[in-house]
Amino acid sequence: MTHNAVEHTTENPAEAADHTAGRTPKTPLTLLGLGAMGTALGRAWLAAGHPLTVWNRTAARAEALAAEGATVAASAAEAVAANGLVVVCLLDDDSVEQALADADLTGRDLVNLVTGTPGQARDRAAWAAARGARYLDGGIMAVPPMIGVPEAGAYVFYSGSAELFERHRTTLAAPAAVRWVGEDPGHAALHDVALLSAMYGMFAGAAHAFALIGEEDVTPSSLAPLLADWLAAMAPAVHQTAAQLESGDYTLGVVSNLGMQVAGVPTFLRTAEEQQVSPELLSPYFELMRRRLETGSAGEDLVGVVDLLRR
Ligand code: FVH
Repeated sequence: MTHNAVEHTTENPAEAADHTAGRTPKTPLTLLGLGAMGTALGRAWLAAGHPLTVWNRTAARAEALAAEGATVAASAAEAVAANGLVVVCLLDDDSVEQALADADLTGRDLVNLVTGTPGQARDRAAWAAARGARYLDGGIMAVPPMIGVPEAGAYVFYSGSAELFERHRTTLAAPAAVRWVGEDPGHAALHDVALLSAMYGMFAGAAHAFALIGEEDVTPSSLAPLLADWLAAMAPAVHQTAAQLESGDYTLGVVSNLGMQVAGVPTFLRTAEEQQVSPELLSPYFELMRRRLETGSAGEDLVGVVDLLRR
């Protein structure tokens, strides 16, 4: 395996070349974690000209980026020692704890892109501060093939210190666009998990739709474009939901009221039964609609379900 030694000089060859050519040198950084997402991020930073030091628990996974110019550190501690900016893209919060157990984080700017909960992000920020590091949390809104492809629409939520975010904004924006969502380090995770939760609701509905057509002479590939268009047409309804929640007026701009929609529920359940499809993905939502109708009014929108979910 290519195993370049970590350099501890103040200016590496890439920076020296930038200075010679009169270009602004690209910030060197360390990346821990070379899974599918980490490798895509690393490749984008290298392509943008950033000197990159990498570490991965399974060393063989670093070979591809080493061949593209990354410096491979022998340990996470060595990788952390190499640069002031350290980005973490490991599996989960536990793996961050394990990987950084022996690393000296003093004076480091730690950017954690691991998908986690808001609480984990806040705890990790306090943990980093106790170890002398500054901290930003991130939530990646992309799959690996979207990274480094500006037109793919990838972006990353960041939260934590605004000053720290601004200091590294340009570097962080190399693999994907950036969206800072506030000083609370938990807010990147909150936005990330909120959007991904809605995505799973969409996948659940699509799974039910595909199951319904299963035994009929309707192919998945004929349904798919219809589904995609319909979901895209319905998605802007979230703006109406937001306006209703903020105004407290659940009848604001209603076009398909709760009473009508609850009346339609038996049709969905009977169709599932006719098609021999379990209603288990849809039933919990229908039950919430029914409960809201008991306490709310038939003329309001579906938004009252939000109140029933909040504990
Ligand atoms: N891939 C995706 O579609 C999603 C998109 C949105 C963001 N997620 C989050 O990104 C984090 C990393 O995801 P990933 O796709 O890179 O995940 P894997 O390919 O499974 O790689 C996992 C890396 O984590 C290392 N690792 C796991 N446990 C440990 C540990 N205890 N100590 C040190 N490293 C650990 C693993 O190392 P290895 O198995 O190769 O030795 C990989 O480098 C994640 O939070 C997603 O939710 C991705």
